[in-house]
Amino acid sequence: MHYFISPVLWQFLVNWLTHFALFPPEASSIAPYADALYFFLILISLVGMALVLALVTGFSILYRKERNPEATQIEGSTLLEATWTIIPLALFMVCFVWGALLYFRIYNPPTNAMNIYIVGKQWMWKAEHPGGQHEINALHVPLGRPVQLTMISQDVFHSYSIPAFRVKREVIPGRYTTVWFTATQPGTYHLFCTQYCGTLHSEMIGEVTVMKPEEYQAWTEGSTSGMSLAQNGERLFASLGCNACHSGNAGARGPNLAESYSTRVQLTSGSYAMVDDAFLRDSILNPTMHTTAGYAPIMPTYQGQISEEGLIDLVEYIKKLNTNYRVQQTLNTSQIQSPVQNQAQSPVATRVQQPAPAAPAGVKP
Ligand code: HEC
Ligand SMILES: [Cu+2]
Repeated sequence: MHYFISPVLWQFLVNWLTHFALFPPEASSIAPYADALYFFLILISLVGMALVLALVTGFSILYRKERNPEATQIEGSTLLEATWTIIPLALFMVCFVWGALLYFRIYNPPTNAMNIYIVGKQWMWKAEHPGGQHEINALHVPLGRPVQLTMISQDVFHSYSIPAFRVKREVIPGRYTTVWFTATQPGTYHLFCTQYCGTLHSEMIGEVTVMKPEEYQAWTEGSTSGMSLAQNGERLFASLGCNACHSGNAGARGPNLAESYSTRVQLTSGSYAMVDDAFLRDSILNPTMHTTAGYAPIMPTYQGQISEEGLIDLVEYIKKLNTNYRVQQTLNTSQIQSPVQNQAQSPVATRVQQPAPAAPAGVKP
């Protein structure tokens, strides 16, 4: 057989069939559920098509001209019309409800998910792990653990897609979007940008590696940059002069940010806002967008002064300001920066006691 076609084509066909390239492996916990819906859609499409074909063929034989030379006027049948309205409607409703349930499942991460940040740009994917590991066009995740991706674009619309996990989500400039999955099979899988984003869009691809927990642990330790995102954020917080106002002490001009994440904060308008990643990012870039009740709108905007990665560091720092682990880290880093500091301080007080950095030019003290 393979003497008749080119070896390259043969190779391609064999690979295609053995790896079933038309149909990616089911490598996440959600994949079988997504596939079930997919096959259901194919099934009802096939049934619908068969029905229409059978009726068209049947009727054209049954009512052909020799048998029916004279056209007869047929008045409508309510029963028939109701039937062909209600049955498809019921089928579509099944698809709708099924799809909606699946949608909510895919886009609502469980609370115990570990978070990885993704920054998309023309034309690469950057991944940032909380421990400070950075990757380009690659993503390492542990097996069997829910992973949430918090994603943002640095330029245009992109879309982060891992077909083997059956997840994909738009990656948008100026806004965090999330998606989550639990990988169920070790291996490497394709990562694509599935939103046309310019000349080299087709090269905006990468590899997702699913590792057993202990291998993942080794990988995290092996590829750490020595500084976690939160630690980077802490430095940035100081070097940008944020702690001049957000010092945490009573007379501070800005609100205390410790323990603020995941709480509801009252705004001057009287309404409440949830302090989440998006809120933090907006507060930094666009402080007048929502002003915290009890404070004057004196915070300068940092638009154009902090990279997307820097914003992630800051968000991660403010996020972690409420965990005991973070308290420890804060103490450790502040000790490195100024060994004379008293370790018995609370995290807020520790931040207060940090040597006030020279405010960079352009930032009002
Ligand atoms: C000049 C003083 C000042 C500086 C400098 C400053 N802020 Fe603020 N910040 C404020 C004030 C005042 C508010 C409350 C009013 C408002 O929301 O605009 C605030 C609000 C915030 C909020 C929302 C607060 C909440 O209630 O949860 C965040 C987050 C924040 N700042 C982060 C930062 C970061 C990060 C920096 C450094 C990049 C920074 N701020 C620099 C004064 C400042
Ligand atoms: Cu893209």
